[in-house]
Amino acid sequence: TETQTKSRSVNYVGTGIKKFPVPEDMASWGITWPEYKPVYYEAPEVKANPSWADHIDLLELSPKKRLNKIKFNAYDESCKYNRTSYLGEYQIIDGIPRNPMGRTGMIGRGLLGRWGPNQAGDPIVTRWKRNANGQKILDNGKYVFEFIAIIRSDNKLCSLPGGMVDPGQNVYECLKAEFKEEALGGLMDNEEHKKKIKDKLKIMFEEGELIFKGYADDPRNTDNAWLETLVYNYHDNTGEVLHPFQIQNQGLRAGESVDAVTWLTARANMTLHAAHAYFVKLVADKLNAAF
Ligand code: RP5
Ligand code: MG
Ligand code: MG
Repeated sequence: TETQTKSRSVNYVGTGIKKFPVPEDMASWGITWPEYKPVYYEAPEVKANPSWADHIDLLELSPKKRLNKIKFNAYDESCKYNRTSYLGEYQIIDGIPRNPMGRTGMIGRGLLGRWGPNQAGDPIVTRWKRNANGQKILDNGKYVFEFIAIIRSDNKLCSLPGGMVDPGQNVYECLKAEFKEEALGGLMDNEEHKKKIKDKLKIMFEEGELIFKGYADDPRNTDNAWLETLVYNYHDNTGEVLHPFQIQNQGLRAGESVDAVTWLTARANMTLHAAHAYFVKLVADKLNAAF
């Protein structure tokens, strides 16, 4: 199972901020820990009230004023955002949501826009790795597979082409939109490509399978804001469906916030952004593939 490893990292990603160190055995809220002094942080870009964030800093208000400001554990009609958690009902302490997976060393939203769950979607698009003759490659009696990975501009890590659910969007729309933006970004300016892509995406998302939905161990998580994701796999068994996207490696093109796109061989020892290596492992298990 996934742990809070990245959520508890002391250096808060991309900011130079040091969080209060939380050893693994102190993470649970069930353990009384009077010395716990989490660091407060809300990034300037969150404070600037962009469309993807809640326009309120709950910690600046008195506990009384905070109450019922945001509709937690429900669909929030006022901003068309789903604030329910895949983990069930999360606790609200003095009007502030509490990370159901335990302490992180930071309060406030950090780099995240929403108080409570921040919903994301992660598409894992896979195919069998083949040699120059088109034959599948075996490793210890199991076939090797590849998935579409991006290199993120923010932390330069390999990652799934996933992203956050926008207001009014459902998670399946988000999956499709993120895959288009991040993996096929550069292709979308051409009408002929657009039509082809639309047809392929339709097949991919009708035939894909749910891999995981739940907490995402992301380094941006705090005690009051955390990522949750729905992971969806489309496996192109014949390699034919995605074929037009591979002409001389021109098929995949980086979108915004993405430095590069590529087919990456799935391996147990690879380093990926957030909990993505765990999600790819789940796909390896499902495909009974080499990993
Ligand atoms: C990860 O962050 C999720 O699994 C998802 O891939 C991603 C969403 O954040 P952005 O890509 O929008 O930064 O934890
Ligand atoms: Mg993204
Ligand atoms: Mg999005």
